[in-house]
Amino acid sequence: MDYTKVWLNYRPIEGAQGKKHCVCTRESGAVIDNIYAELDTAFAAMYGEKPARGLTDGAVKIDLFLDKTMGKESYRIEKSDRTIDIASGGQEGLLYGVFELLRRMQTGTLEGNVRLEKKPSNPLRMANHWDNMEGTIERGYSGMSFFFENNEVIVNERTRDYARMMASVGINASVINNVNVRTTAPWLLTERYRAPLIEMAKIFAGYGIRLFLSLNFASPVRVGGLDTADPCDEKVIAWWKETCRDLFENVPNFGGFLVKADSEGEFGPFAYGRTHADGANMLADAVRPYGGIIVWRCFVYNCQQDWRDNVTDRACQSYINFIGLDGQFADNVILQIKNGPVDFQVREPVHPLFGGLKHTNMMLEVQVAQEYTGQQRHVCYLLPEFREILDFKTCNGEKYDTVKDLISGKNYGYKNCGIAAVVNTGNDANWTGHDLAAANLYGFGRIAFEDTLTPEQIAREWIALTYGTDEQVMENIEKILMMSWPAYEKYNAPLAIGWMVNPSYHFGPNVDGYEYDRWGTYHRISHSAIGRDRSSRGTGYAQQYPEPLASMYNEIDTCPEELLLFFHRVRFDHVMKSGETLLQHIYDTHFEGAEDVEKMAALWDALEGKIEPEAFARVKERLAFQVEHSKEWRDRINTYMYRMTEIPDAKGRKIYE
Ligand code: GCW
Repeated sequence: MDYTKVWLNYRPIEGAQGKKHCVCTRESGAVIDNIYAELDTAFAAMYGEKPARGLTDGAVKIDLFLDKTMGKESYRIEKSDRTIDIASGGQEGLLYGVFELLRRMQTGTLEGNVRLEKKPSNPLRMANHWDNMEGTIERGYSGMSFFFENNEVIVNERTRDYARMMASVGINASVINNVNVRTTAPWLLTERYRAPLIEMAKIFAGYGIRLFLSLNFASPVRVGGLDTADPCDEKVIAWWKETCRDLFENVPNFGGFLVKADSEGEFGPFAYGRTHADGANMLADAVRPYGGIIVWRCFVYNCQQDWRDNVTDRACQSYINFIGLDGQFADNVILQIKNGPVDFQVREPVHPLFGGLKHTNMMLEVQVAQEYTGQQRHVCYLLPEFREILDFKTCNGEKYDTVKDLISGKNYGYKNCGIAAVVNTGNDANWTGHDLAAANLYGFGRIAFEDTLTPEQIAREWIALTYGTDEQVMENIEKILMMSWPAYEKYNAPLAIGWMVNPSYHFGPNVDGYEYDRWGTYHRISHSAIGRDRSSRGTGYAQQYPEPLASMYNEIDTCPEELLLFFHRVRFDHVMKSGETLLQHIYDTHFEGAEDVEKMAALWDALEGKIEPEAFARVKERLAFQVEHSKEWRDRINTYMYRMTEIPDAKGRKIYE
């Protein structure tokens, strides 16, 4: 094996060597085989002995059984002196229960008698991979794809380890190809790739994961040989029905499709004067007989903007495109909405569609791949951000009005809903480029399954599983993780204005990188002010929220400061709550952010000797880079502001001229 075990890095438990266990169950099948395999691997490492099969004298008995009163993915663990019962309504739940058991054994959190019961918060917990058929990964920062290479589908040992890893944190759906469905990817629907897809889907099914594909809306033309892809055309409808029948009948546990349409150049129903609902519902009909799902993305906007146009606002567009369609989508369509209205910046307001849509299945899309948050060369632990998004009160007048209530089905009772993440895996030996970026993948799965977990809890679990439970290791890494998103935000583009990155690859500071480009993301800095007015006096974006949010965002004085420059054009001499001017605040946070990274690097250095040397060195190297690169961010932004305003730092620190 030429890759790491990430958090499935089972290690000996002190004082428990030789402890005997046995596993009893009447269940059988692929999931159960995988449970046995996991228990074997884990117990061999933790106790020095694999568990016996069947009741064995003198061994702690692990009893796995179905309890049909429970949900298929729910589980109950009851541990007493000599027995551990794991019950669930389905084998998937038993698998999740076993992973929780192992997690607790490994981290020493299964002491005494224990009784716990878990039910996943979100029905769908989905990984979106932006892997291309040639083997590259769009916004991938951890090597090449392990799903595709040279236009072939790859199935090997790593496919299984991938599925284990995802199942261990409760992911139950995986879209293996990029939402931009280009080159040979449209052919994934066809016979051409059928055999390896079946093999992959079987492996996934053994871990409770449904395989999904991204589709190209023009497929009837691209691969079907038709002269149209109009969703209302009979031939097109028939073609999709037949294509879906063929896929669902042959690929085990196939889940359905993820669709990016009429967005950033991807083909869609607009070409025929049809709506998103026409397109999505036609596909929904085709997959319905098989229990299939259509996940339709809301990331739709005019990406051919002219910077001179100060009326069109990208932030407004996704809402404008979809709000009028509320109630028109079939019940097996889910709208997948990015967390913010623009595009995964380090800070954005929560997308107004969450509060706006009331009769539509919704799914939240977050980005674990660090496209705008340091591309896995910076540590940026995103769970504090995810926590805030999930807890955001949409104020939509519903009984349960937070994002987590709306996407989990708690408010509307929806079954087709949940949470998806663009994930950060690749074929690098450590899976995620930066070793510490694995915490984001782990954390995404954990919070999707249990949406009340705190970022600190998740961090501690992940650290204990990955590096062991040494108190200093736990403490220092937790500090690094918890400091990292705030630090990144401090040295990045200020106060949610976003986008001060190099165009196209999105890495590194470039204040004017997108200023005159076609993507609709402008800061409009002058010598006296910065930002775009998105209030009712400007583009009106703030009015997409219900009250009291609309009024709160609408005024500089009541707008939360961390979002100030998202909503407003503000003078540099505006006095912030701290008493400092906006300009001084920008200088201060940029100095602070870079200093925070130095502290993070020192916290890591203090762990030398406590962490396996190669893993230690890998993170050390990346942190050293982050120390330098955060200074580059600091200096570029501070210098830019200084040159514009010619107002020096009140504290006399070095700002380059
Ligand atoms: O974040 C942006 C990325 C694109 C991506 C797009 C999307 C897959 O820069 O690379 O395309 O969003 O979410 O569709």
